[in-house]
Amino acid sequence: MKNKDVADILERMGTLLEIKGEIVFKTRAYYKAAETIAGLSEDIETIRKEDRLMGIPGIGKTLAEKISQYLDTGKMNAYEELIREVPEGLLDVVHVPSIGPKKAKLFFDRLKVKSVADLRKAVDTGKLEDLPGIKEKTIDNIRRGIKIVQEGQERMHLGTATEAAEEFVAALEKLPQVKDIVAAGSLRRGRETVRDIDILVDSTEPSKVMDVFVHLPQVKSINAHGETRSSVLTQNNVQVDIRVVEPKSFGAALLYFTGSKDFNIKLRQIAIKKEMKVSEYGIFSLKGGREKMLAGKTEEDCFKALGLPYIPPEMREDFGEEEIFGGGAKFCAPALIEQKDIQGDLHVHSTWSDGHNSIAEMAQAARTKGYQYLAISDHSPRLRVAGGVSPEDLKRKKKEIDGLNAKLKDFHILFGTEVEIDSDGNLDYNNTILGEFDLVIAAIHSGFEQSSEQLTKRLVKVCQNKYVHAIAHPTGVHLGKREPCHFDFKEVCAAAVDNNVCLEINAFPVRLDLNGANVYHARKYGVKFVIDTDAHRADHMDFMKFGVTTARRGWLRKEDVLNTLSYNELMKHLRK
Ligand code: DGT
Ligand code: CA
Repeated sequence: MKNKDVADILERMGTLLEIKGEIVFKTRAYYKAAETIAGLSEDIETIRKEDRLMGIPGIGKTLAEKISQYLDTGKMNAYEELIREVPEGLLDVVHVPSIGPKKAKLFFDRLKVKSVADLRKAVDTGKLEDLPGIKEKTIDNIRRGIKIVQEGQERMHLGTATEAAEEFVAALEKLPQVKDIVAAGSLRRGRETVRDIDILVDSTEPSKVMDVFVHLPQVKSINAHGETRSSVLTQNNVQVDIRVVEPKSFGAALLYFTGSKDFNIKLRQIAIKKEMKVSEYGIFSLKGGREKMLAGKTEEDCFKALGLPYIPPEMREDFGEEEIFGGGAKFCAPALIEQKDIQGDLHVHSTWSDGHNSIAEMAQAARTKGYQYLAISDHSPRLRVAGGVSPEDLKRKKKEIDGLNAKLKDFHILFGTEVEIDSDGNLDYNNTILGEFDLVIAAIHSGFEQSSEQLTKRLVKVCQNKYVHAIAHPTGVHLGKREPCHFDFKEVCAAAVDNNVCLEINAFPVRLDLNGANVYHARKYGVKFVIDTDAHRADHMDFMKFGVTTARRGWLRKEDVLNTLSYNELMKHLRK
């Protein structure tokens, strides 16, 4: 499907036109079209073949022609013309946090900045200081922004990594030579960001596996092509390493290449104390000066040989080490939450704010997932860019939900909101309105730059609001775009516990907020959680798996998470 490519080029057109200074009406048309096409379930090439492009909402004759040309030739003349005027490198500049189209244009016009590298040079040589409207604080923000972008380029988010790994695994697992195949490394541990993908294959015929691997269509270039290990770069510049090991060592290799590095070091220390050795080939006894293989076939065998309980991959991080290896009583791994425990999603959007699907469509998708309930938690009016729901419209929205609920059997739509928290910690709806909702999730979307004291005060005040059930994406992190904001985490957790407010694990892959380490600590302070996708389209509800992984990284069990409750239990809890 070329849908994503078409959406990408339209999105880039919109941004370049915005930098050029085109009217909002025109740039919006490109953004809208890009979003719509990205969300289509039907193949755009089929639509084009059947001459139905203009049947897509927001696509008129001119856009349809441009899309057809792109599908036929792989190029769009309008785009090619545009990048002669506005260099493509500005697309990266514009996405540096705190820059945007206006500043990108200013830097280009005045300083000939055409890329992020140019921008960094301009910052380092003090060239920005003389420009109108550029204060010292702005330059500090740009410097930080460049750093975040660089980190974002070095590490992809879990969603991208999962997708890339699944493609390779799907292509290779079909081979008769492949007995087992697993993507190990930070991806298997569910880390929020991943540098490269480490695939492990159980096979006795490595050369065939290597051959197929390096010639897969998604491979752009080959870094190494060996007998049992190879490394490639994909079309999307993701590095994928592969190793083939023999069946008798597959478990040991999986353990080793899953990491983390710190976790491996701990295992090695334990082994030394017991006159044993751990390597990627197995667990060996060294007693009496003779090396004897004790385990290696499965990970379970390896843990057992070391005298340890099985530790799930998500828990193999340094922040849990003390508990696992700290000595004292033998460690017992908690029964971690699983995706099947989730009974509903409590934070999704509909067309009432900035979502792409109607309430009915979202509910249908949630039912198909086997959920018992879904809370439609649209934005409140203060978040204008997201078309927050006005108090008058809330009445109509409620009516629509009541109407749908009357018709639905064994499924419940909750009347929810993602209400804005203002800079003083007040909410965007008054108490009368807040009292009408089944579920109130409070969220910060602005004022991240406040001091830690201010932010802490703000969040504590929100917890103390008796209408609030949860705080959405608490740190505001946007991977590759915005750092988490700083507040007194312990104090906010304490306020959440005291007031029976949950903290959200937002499963949207660019957020994953709270992250695994945050969850680990918050759980120790007694916090309860909700795991939500923040879906803006029906298919975004598939992100739940990333939220569950993050919860497992924080050692959560089913009972730590509100949306594992049945509908009746949940409603009892919400009517606090
Ligand atoms: P990443 O790729 O930065 O997101 O993180 P990982 O954990 O996937 O790290 P990577 O790809 O460098 O290595 C994969 C695993 O291999 C790692 O989690 C543990 C193991 N490993 C790699 N290098 C070493 C090492 O020098 N010592 C030990 N003990 N283990 C290592
Ligand atoms: Ca890796």
